[in-house]
Amino acid sequence: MRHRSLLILTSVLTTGALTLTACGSRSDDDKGGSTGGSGGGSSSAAKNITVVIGVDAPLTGPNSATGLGLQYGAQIAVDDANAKNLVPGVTFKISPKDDKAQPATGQQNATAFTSDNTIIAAVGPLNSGVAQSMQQVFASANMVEISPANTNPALTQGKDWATGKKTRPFPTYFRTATTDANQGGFAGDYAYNTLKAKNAFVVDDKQTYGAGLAGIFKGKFSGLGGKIAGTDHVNTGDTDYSTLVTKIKNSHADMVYYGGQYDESELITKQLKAAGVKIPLMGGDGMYSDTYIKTAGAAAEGDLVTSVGVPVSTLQTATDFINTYKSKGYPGDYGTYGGYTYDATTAIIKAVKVVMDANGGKLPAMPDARKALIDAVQKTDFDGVAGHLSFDEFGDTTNKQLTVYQVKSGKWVAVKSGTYTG
Ligand code: ABU
Repeated sequence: MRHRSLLILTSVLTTGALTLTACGSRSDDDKGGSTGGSGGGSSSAAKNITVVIGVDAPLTGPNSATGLGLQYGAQIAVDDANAKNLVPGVTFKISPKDDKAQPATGQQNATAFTSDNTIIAAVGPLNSGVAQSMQQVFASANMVEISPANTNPALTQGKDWATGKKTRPFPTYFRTATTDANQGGFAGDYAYNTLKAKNAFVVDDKQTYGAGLAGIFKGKFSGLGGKIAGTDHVNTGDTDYSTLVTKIKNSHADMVYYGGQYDESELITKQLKAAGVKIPLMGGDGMYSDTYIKTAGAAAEGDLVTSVGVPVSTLQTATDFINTYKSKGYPGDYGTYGGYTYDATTAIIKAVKVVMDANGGKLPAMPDARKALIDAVQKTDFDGVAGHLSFDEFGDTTNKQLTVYQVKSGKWVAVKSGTYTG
């Protein structure tokens, strides 16, 4: 039996290729060549390296409807890369982990990813609060993470971003979703100038994303001349909003703005309308899920969200992705972050090719491969399924498109797309 070290990056003498594999596992060469996967490509390009991409998202419980879109968006990206032989000699796999939308669990997952030398980089997480607990772990391991969903500005621009003093905290962190500095402003502008709301009651869930987004909305809306009828906070997981509903009713607000996820807001709007308060509830991308409409039913009619990007269903580049997602019967919402996850995963795959090309066609030994990947991801520049993808000096996507959706006849309908210009 061959000797296996804890990290094995084995030269496969017969092919001159490299096999990245974990302690005790069989290398691709041991199995007689290809590791399988979706295969494809020319027969001369043997699949003799397996490179794994970690995926972290809420896969069960709260936020999992949108979280599953991350897992399966990444799955389709690696399947496509393998089928198209995008990186000759490499089979890509994903390793999904459930963070349950909990920062502590996310941090454990990040530690597990960085401790596993088969994993070159990670996609995720969904929640900005979870990302805060993971960023240092990835940075210490020089491992790239690309979130397709985090929108809190401080993750890329530092805690003083609002004062204009932007400092990138972690060179390993990137995202394909634009920030709430844009999303909150876009929402405030739409609420005041298009919806013609003049008196907003602002609620948040006290989380990094929800509280941040609600604050940015409030600043924009009041800056335009809107009145803040009242503010309040809820706990994630709450189900009885009767006290909040009474406060909103007594405030005579003409709209509610909610910073948080669909899990709570779908109940708030239901209880609000049941109490006879027939005003629209508006929120951000965390609310953009079909589950919101299913749960709230008729109470959702007229409610609004902003979300990142343009509707993937309108993009010709996303047709194959959507068809695959549907035909495989994957669970979860592909429309919220699925396209951005596909592109985030593809950015890592393309960066692996760049790193290998610069190293004579071989992946460097770990941990050098992870380190080299940082610069390659920073230089990402391609047209993805959800639009053009490149990163600025903060690790933010240069694609700042946003869309307002409104519930009409029981469906989310795009009512305005654009970019926020301040
Ligand atoms: N962007 C909304 C949901 C994810 C987050 O916490 O940022």
